[in-house]
Amino acid sequence: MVSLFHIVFCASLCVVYGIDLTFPPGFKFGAATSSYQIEGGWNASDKSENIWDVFTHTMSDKIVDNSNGDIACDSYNQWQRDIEMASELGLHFYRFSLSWSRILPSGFPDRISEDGVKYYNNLINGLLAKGIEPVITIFHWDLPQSLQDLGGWTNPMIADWFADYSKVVFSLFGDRVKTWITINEATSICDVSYGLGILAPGVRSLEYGNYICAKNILVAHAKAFRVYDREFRAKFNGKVGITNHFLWMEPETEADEELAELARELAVGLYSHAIFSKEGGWPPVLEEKLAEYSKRQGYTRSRLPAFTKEEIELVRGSADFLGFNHYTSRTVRELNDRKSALWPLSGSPSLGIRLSVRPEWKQAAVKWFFVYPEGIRRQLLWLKKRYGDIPILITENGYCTEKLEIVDKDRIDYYYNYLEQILLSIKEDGVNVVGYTAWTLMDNFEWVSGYKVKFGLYQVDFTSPSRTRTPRASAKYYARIIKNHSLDVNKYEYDEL
Ligand code: GBH
Repeated sequence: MVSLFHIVFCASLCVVYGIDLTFPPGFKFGAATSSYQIEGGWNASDKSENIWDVFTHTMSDKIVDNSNGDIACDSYNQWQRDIEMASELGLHFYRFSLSWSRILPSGFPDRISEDGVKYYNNLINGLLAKGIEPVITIFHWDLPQSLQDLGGWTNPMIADWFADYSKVVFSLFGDRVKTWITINEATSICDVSYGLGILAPGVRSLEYGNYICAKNILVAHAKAFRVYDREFRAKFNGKVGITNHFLWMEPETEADEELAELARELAVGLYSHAIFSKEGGWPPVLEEKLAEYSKRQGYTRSRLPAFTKEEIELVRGSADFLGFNHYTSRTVRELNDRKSALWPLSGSPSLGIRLSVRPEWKQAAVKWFFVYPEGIRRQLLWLKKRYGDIPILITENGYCTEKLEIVDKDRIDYYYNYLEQILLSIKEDGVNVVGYTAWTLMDNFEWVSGYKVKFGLYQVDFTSPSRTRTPRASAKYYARIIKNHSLDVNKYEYDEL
């Protein structure tokens, strides 16, 4: 038995005596962006409006600096510079997303935009020419407005619309793209967009919208996966996964462990269990508690929509890998004042869960972000215990500041501390982490935080017409890590200080 004492003891000793800071052979490094956050070209050619175009144009007061992604980093025109940056960093892969309404202006496959496809072909071919693997996220939040008008992620038909769109992009790019992520962060879409109503389309439907959305996302993902399996896998031999967001839940005291486990099921299990567990379907404890609670409130059925037997089978096992986004952690205790500070999950108050943070966790430049490096290791171990040895690709991790600064020591420290925990997770806990992706290649439109908050390895000058990109110290640091395949490199080079 490996006791907690043993783990803590080893972890600190290993660090003192220097654990082996090299990454396993074959471990890959990348950086990520998403279409709406960088592309601009919001009305270029025959692209139609998506929900972020409409949200920022009609409800600009929801964005802290009233900004939008009309031009953003102008990557629609500056894509060659983006490839050059990926190459300067020495990335093994670049993760970017496709704009649904740029490729399919009606939202449906009746008409494929030539210019939209050309843009992505240029990017894919340019990356490959530099030896960088393109990793595509099919959907990163910018739903065509035409589909939102039909209910978006609350209409069960979206599972077929998404599968049709996926089929189009598999057939267009699958000869060259071997790693596919269907959907980015169901929790942000469901809890934050359709529950709390913070992100576009701003539907506030606490405890209906989020659960309906959760089910539809899982089925949509699975249908796209099965399309790849049936029609493309033999020919293209790629991999298809989903990226979830993992907010680690730490019990406030030992007595809160059971509640923390419930919070993990709500934050993580709700979007992962159906795909990655042996039995499939909803996490049993959630299914039970939500049924009970709905009944007590006088509903005739649970707020959590049931899966049919066929749906359980369709979704179960529908991933070749798990995409893992992680930034921060929360503490959990019982909620008794009906208020749950700090980015509650849509459903957490009714399950009696109060989320908070420890006072010693340093806050980053946004209200939801507190630094707790051990959280990433605990979350990874929890996933291994829960779902077994699935290959995990870390698809996002990174740090934000408000300051415009080239020498970004805090960001460097964040990357070092989180990567160290990832190494421990691989080497001490035996978690199957296959790669790491820094969020983000460059400063970009940070959703409701606009351009105020910066996550970039490269700084972007949003006042210059070509959106000039300049590497920060963290970019050079990340390049050294990649080049040496090790964390055992200088954190700061003399000439940067
Ligand atoms: C990721 O989400 C996204 O995938 C990426 O596009 C984004 O740029 C990056 O993180 C950095 O934020 O307004 O207080 O209710 C991370 C998860 C979910 C965190 C939504 C912020 C809203 C918090 N995010 N959440 S709040």
